[in-house]
Amino acid sequence: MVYNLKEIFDYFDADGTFLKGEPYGSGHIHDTFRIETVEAEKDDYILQRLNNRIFKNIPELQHNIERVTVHLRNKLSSIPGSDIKRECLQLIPTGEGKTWLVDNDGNYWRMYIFISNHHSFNVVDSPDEAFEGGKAIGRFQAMLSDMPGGQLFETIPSFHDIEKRLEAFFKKVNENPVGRVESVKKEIDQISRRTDEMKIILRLGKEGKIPLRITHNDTKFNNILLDENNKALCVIDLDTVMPGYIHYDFGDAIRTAANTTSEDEDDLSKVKMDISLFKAYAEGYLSETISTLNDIEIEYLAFAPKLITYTIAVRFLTDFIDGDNYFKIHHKFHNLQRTRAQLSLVMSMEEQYEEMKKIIRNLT
Ligand code: ADP
Ligand code: GN1
Ligand code: MG
Repeated sequence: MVYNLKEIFDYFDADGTFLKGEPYGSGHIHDTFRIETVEAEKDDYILQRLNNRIFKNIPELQHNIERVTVHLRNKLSSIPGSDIKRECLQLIPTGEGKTWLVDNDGNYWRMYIFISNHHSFNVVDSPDEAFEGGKAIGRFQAMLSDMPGGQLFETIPSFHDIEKRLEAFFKKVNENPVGRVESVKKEIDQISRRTDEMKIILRLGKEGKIPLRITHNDTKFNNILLDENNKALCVIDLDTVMPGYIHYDFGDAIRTAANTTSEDEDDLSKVKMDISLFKAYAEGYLSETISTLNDIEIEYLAFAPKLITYTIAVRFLTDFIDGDNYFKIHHKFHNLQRTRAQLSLVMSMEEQYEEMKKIIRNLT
């Protein structure tokens, strides 16, 4: 689809003149464009066509992001030396004062200042980067822990609820809408064998042993920007910030930060969890959060990466069986390739589980 990006850009109250817009980043949900401005000294922007099939209530979604970013900016303003424009997403309102726009074709758009000179990683190269990512998420959770104004809107209900995700998965397996089930029997079996153990975090929540907190819920490493020196800079992609268990954020970050290769690696022999990256991320994360977590939350941190990697595998395979209606794909078997890579990663985590538990014990 070709959009008139200049016309859309001009509806927003930006400082600077549109020069050009190009697709940007590797997110799986929205259509994201980087807008460059004519004036060298003025900001560039990120313009996004929002996926309103997935996020069904864009005004409430945007209201969440306004609340979260206002709160983060207030916090940052009391920290000497902070670079507020780069450490927190900044929404640009339209001329009418709203933080989103609906175009004549019914597309929803929003715009942020482009965070300059950042580094973004799909695969993490070193323990130092993993440590910084852990610090960024820990600090993010800590800063949001006292956000006023009541609960955030649940932008995608039951987002990480593995019981509901499995129900949806087995329903699709039974329906077999596009005839792909026969070809994925092995993966269905790998998922089926692990269903019971994956429900433990939900159970601990229901028993009141771990609290719901404000969590990010999509802490894949490319949603954490590092600065030019690879120090923690900014947590982006705030669409799913809402109540959750801290295990969801810890688990999703390890799924991506400690994987030795990309999320959709075709050569499964390369897919491994690197224990030194796990340790470094955990160190960074706990350096910001240890005083606020309860003993049970800490005890189950090592379990979290298995749960979230498994959950994402279930979601990729559900989408493959359904005919690819949710995640953006770049070829016909992309969701299956992603599923296989994520299941391999779960197995690598299972092999190293005792070591992961030991590392968390030693850090706390
Ligand atoms: P998706 O939900 O599709 O992943 P994101 O909001 O994460 O969408 O944006 C996609 C990508 O665009 C990010 O991974 C990042 O590379 C880039 N991006 C998003 N917002 C900004 C920003 N304010 N500054 C710089 N890059 C950004
Ligand atoms: C999506 O938006 P993005 O690309 O950062 C997805 C996450 C998955 C991830 C898998 C709203 O994240 O839940 O973990 O893909 N986001 C949504 O790569 O579903
Ligand atoms: Mg993203």
